[in-house]
Amino acid sequence: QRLTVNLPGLTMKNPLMPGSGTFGFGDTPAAEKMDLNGLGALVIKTTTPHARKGNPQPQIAMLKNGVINSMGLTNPGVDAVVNGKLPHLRQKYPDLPVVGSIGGSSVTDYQCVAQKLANSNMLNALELNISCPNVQEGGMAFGTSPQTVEEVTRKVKEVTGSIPVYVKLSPNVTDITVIAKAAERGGADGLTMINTLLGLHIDVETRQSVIGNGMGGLSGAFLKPLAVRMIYQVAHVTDLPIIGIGGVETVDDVLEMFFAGASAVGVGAAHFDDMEVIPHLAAQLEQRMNELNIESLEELREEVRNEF
Ligand code: RRO
Repeated sequence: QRLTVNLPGLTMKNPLMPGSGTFGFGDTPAAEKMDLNGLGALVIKTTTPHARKGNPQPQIAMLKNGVINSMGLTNPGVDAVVNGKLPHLRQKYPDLPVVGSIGGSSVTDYQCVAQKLANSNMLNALELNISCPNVQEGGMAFGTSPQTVEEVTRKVKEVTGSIPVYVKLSPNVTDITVIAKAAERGGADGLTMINTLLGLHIDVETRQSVIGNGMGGLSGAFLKPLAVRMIYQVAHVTDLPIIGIGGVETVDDVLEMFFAGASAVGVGAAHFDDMEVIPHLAAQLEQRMNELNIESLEELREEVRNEF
């Protein structure tokens, strides 16, 4: 009960959700073995107007301190998602809050995907992914200029009706507060932050990148201080709810996100060590809150708000 979180469109039994891509459309081998009802919400893989095979293999590699990926927005395209993946997911999990994720390489693309996902009536909220670092056309380019962030957010809001839209922000910017404010002006209902940080890991034996595409998005534990800093900054300039994501592994990491100003928490790379990390963290959260004299998670966001 104390773990319940209410966000626009999402009533979650615990504040934890996977990062987009972690469980595909709820149909990955790991997801098939689990009961996804242990998640506060499920965020599905970013979806584009047409199917995408993704970038050259290998698309992902483990680093000493985290993960680098250049999946390249692999997905079956929005029609296959709406007509196949989502009905299947909904049949299996009628009560699970599900968040769709909108991708594209033009404003028209984003609007097309947003409208089809919204009209499916099978999603509780949408994420607007303007921060994929792994595609040439669009992706992160949309999320790094305040003008385009505002425009694409506004255009997506025009076609999504009453379904809340969380804008997923890129850490590959100098001032995240400028981008967050642009999303707010465009009509965002919330923010998800942060996506992966663009990086490169070269193997000295092969003298080549460890992933096929060269550069890729970094995730994992070392990213947490960056995410916490950015969430903290943004929480002080907007009232929008923030889904905090970036390097969360432990129950204290979850609470740190709340102390920074998040209202819910995403977990991505930690799934490589434990596919059930979310139910495991949820099971520990209440006891840790007691130890730290935290009455409710909402009060933590309120405390940050009072620092304005
Ligand atoms: O598919 C990807 O390459 C990908 C995406 Br869409 C994203 O938003 N973030 C990321 O690290 N990889």
